[in-house]
Parts: sequence; structure tokens; C-alpha cells
Amino acid sequence: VPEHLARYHTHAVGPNQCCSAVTQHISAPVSTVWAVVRCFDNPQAYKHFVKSCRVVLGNGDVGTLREVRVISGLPAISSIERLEILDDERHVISFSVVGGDHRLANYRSVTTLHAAENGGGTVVVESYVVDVPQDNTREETCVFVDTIVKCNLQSLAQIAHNSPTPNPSPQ
Ligand code: A8S
Repeated sequence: VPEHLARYHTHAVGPNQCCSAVTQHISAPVSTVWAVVRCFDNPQAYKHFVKSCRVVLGNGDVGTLREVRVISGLPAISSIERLEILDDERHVISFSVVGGDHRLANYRSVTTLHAAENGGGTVVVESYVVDVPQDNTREETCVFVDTIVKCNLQSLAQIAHNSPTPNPSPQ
């Protein structure tokens, strides 16, 4: 187990919170997947529940705030999210939910990318912690969030698999 897997995916979980993780293999290099995942201002590139996104503060560094609006049919309208970690060397991104009109109070997720050991490609690990909403159980909450995260990572897998290898950065 890579040292930073344990480090980034260990969450302090409060008494009325739940926590889970989703893993997805992607048939594309880490650099290709990272090029999509790192764009905090463009979550709709692979999150299909997102209808629109605008940056309300910052320029893409830690502390940047975005307002995400989601498609209809969900128990939510919008979410205000803060970029907590953006590590281009270790391929770690994390955001927390700081406001909006939805039921996932105090949501925080961490996403890390790892080179797959056999056959190449990328392994994505996304873990989260969130408050259990009033009138829901821990299990219901995890099923709801796991479903969203799985959809996002499956769509990421498709998009990255079909996208060209990014050019190396200029020196
Ligand atoms: C993400 C992960 C999640 C997003 C949730 C769990 C959300 O955007 C949606 C529905 C909700 O009820 C809550 O990485 C919220 O985006 C799709 C609006 C936060």
C-alpha cells in the first residue's frame, strides 16, 4: 500500500458522519487522467450530474471556491465547494462542500491517482466523509453518495480512455 494512500484516505469521522471509498481502474496513463481531474473549474468534464459550474473566488489554487449547479431530479440544486488539496506531483485533489442547497452537509472528498501495477493504466481512489442527513441512515447516505461517485469515476474512465496523451509541459 503506497504511503500516501493511507495518509490521504484516512478521515476523522464524527459520530453522525459516514465515510466510504470507491476505486476505479482506468485504461489510460496517470497523466491523461490527471489532466481531467485536476481542473477544479470544470467538473462537468466528467461529472454528468453537474449542469454548470462557475468559480466564485480564486484562480485554481487551494482556497478557490466554485458554485456547482446540478441537473434536476436530485435532492439538490447547488453546491459551493472549496479546493482543499491540489498536488500535481502526487496526483491528489480534494474539495469540501461549504454551502449550497442540498443535503450533504460537511462533505469532503479526496481523490488520488496511482499507476496500475499490472497491465498499465491508472487506479483512482476516491474517499469521502459526510454528515448523515436528518431522517436518513448511515447506510442510505453511503449508498446515495457511492452511487454518485461511481458514476463520476465510470464516466472519467470513459473520457480518459478516449482522450489523447497530453503533451509534456514546456521546460
Ligand atoms: C462530487 C460528489 C458528490 C456530489 C454531490 C457526492 C452533489 O453534487 C450531487 C447531488 C447532491 O445531492 C449533493 O464529487 C451535491 O461531486 C450530484 C449537490 C453536493
